Amino acid sequence: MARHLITSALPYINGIKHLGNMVGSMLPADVYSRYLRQRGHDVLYICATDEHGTPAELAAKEQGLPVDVFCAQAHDAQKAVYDGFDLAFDHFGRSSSPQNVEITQHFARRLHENGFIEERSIRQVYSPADGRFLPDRYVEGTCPHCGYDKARGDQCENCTRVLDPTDLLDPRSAISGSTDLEVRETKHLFLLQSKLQHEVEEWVARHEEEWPHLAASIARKWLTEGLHDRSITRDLDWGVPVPADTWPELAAEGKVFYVWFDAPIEYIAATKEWADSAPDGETRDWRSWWYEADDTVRYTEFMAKDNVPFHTVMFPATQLGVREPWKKVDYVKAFNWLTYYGGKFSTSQKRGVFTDQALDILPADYWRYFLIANAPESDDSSFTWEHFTATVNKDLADTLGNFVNRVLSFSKKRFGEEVPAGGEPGEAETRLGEEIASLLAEYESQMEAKQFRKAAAALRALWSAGNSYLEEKAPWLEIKTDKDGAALTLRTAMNLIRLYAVVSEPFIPATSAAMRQVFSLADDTAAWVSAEEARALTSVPAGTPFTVPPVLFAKLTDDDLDAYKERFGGEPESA
Ligand code: B3M
Ligand code: ZN
Repeated sequence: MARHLITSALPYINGIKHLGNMVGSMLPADVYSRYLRQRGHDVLYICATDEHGTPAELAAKEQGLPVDVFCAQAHDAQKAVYDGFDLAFDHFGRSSSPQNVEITQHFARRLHENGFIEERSIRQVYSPADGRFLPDRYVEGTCPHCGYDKARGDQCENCTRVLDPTDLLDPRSAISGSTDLEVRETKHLFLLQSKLQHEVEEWVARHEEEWPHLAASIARKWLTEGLHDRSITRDLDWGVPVPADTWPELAAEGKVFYVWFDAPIEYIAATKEWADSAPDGETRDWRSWWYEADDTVRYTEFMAKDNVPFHTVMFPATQLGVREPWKKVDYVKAFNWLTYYGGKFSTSQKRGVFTDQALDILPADYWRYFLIANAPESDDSSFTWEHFTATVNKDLADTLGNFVNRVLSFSKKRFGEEVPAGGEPGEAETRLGEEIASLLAEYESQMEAKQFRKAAAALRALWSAGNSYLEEKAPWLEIKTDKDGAALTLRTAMNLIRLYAVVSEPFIPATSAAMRQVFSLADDTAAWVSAEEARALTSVPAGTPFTVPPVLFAKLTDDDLDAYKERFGGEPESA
């Protein structure tokens, strides 16, 4: 069995994320992790808050809190939302951890010993009004590539290009708004990525064939443009300090590493946090996942497309330059954008639906299913309340929820609170079994291929097959002439419910647990359903006690739809 190391891009600490962030990283990573665990694999799913850099300092400032206090609170707030979404991380760490300081400094020292770090004097934006250098997001202005007028000094949100603050046209301070900016000399560490270009190219060439097109094409584009040496330190108060043993002068000036230098290293450090936080009596070996990891470790990363260059090119360059056997990514699952009515979801501009608001409205499973079924996999996809409510009503309330309740209520009414006995499976059951087995195989292969929309479609088809069977057999009519036949139909349908409970878990874990509790089975430990079981549909035998659960998914009304649109706005930003 493979050991699966899974990470999703580390959410910035600066605020609660919107649904677009969720669907492009953490949620699919969780669905995939859950699936692999159910299939018996050894899975380690690691995530963390990305706490350093200008976004953290700016958000803390806005709230009038010291940045460490802000980060501790914001970490807990994000973690609470992710718990609400039922994200089953093995560890959700913090990039400001001592473990990350230790490993980041180690990486820097090794890169230096290997000749990949150089000290250079550079010209940086300085704001006399603010009395400080303005790195990254502390400067805003117009993107020189696409003309977007709210581009930040580190990256243009509109065209995704990575920028340097001095690239911006009409720059202004993000702190004071001052346009009275000057450029001053200061010393920084540079990572000599240009020296690693060749090695990174070779490494990408060995992997890109297996990567999805989106990830491979972005990596290629970056390599073609050429890897430039990049400054990896900043003049900030908050960050991983430059180690004084190696760079005493810069350390004395209080320089810290750039957030994108330490953030990917936190994938490793968070694994160490996980190990260090093991309960008494349990030993957790973080190194076996990351250092000299053998071929059984398979590493999959999940992220939105703007993060791809950092994960396919820059972080691998860092790892290669360290000259130590650190595990590198095997598969990069990248996502396009989820839009809000065709416009941008934006944390900074507070547009769209935020993850905490989503949970205020409806339980996690509604969102989990909808988002994954419409994940922006091969293209951008648009969130609209009309689409959301229609999908919930059709797929979750009707196709799945109503099936479950109808079957169980009817059986209880006519046969009592045990799975009814009687009847012998016939031609309809054989056909159904074949169909279910083949849809299950389809579902499994799409999950293995990390094709989440297609996996959701296969799951929906499994639910639909139950409805078609029920319509065809019509036990409510059957019972009038053939009681045994009706019992067989209901028993078979109950076996479908049990199968749905098991295989729907990656998408809708809470509902799956509720469906599982319907039946009091002597042995309820099955993690998955085999092809034979899917074909036979007899795992839940006659005589098994059951209960009728409360309605699994509420139907959303036109009033609900109007209320959502009213609260969140149903139109994109100015068209
Ligand atoms: N925090 C950017 C983002 O949230 C960044 C990802 C870090 S992954 C190491 O989109
Ligand atoms: Zn741009």
